[in-house]
Amino acid sequence: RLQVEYLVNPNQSSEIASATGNDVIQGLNQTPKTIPAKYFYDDQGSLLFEQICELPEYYLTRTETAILQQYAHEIANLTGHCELVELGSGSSTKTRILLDAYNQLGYPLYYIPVDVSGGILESSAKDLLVKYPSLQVHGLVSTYELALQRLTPTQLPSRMICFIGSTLGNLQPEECDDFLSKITAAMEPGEYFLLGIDLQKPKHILEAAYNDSQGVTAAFNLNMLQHLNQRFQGNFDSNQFEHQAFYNESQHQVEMHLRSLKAQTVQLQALNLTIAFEDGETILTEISRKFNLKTIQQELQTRGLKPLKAWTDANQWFGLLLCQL
Ligand code: AVJ
Repeated sequence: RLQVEYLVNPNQSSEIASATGNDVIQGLNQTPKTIPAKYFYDDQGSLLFEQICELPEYYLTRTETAILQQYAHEIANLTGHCELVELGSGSSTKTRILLDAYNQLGYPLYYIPVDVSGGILESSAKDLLVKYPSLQVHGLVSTYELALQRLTPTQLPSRMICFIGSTLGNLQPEECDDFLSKITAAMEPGEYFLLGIDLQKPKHILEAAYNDSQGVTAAFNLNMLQHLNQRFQGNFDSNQFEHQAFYNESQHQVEMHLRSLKAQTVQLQALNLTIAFEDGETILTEISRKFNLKTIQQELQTRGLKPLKAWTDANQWFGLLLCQL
């Protein structure tokens, strides 16, 4: 009942698409320097992210979980029997709420988790199989883009692509457009898209969520340098960088940076790359955009994704949107 595929990009080398590092070379040669947020998620980064989700200041996961707990049955009733594809499945903790709802309707479960971290995908898939006797899992260790290209037509009456956890917020507006086009291209008419997004709110709440008092978010941010070291034979010294996170109010986005504590030079041997940092220079490692529910609904609507229903919490801190192509 479990199949896990490690997808390789036929247009590139025999590594998974993100392993070639062209995006790292490009980002570090830019001014200001930047590294794609997906490089947070090696096995250690995925574990640190799990810890972030438990932090008192990090309201996102808790709030989205509560919305799912309250409305999963309504979602299952709206879509009927469908295959679940989840982009960025991680530990699949929130997905269990959805699986429970479909399970209770008596539907055999078919789940396609997609994640760049194979370790966490395999271990959580195995746990799920124990809990759900009817479940079949076909995991894809892959970037989202590649996985969307590889989806084959479902055998079930319908399919729902789940993109929860506000991962959409990591994409720049242009990347977001491009991503949504890839989503609709991968969907058949009548299929569903479930989107979880963090909503705009006062600065102090956001800044606390990304500067937790236990320093887990700082460790998560700095772990990206260790990941790059391992992956590309690098010599980043993570003691010579510090975590920085703030809300950019005009852009409605939290920005995470790594700030160089001195003038220094770093090598990534496998990429043939030498990078010079000035004292105080920063690398942008993540944007986390905060959305307006009405605006995003209109945007989805113009792409042919009809918003069927939107749910939120009492504070209106987080939004969950069900759309149909
Ligand atoms: C997984 C993209 C939703 O943007 O809040 C958590 C990642 N970064 N703390 C977010 C994250 C810092 C997270 N997302």
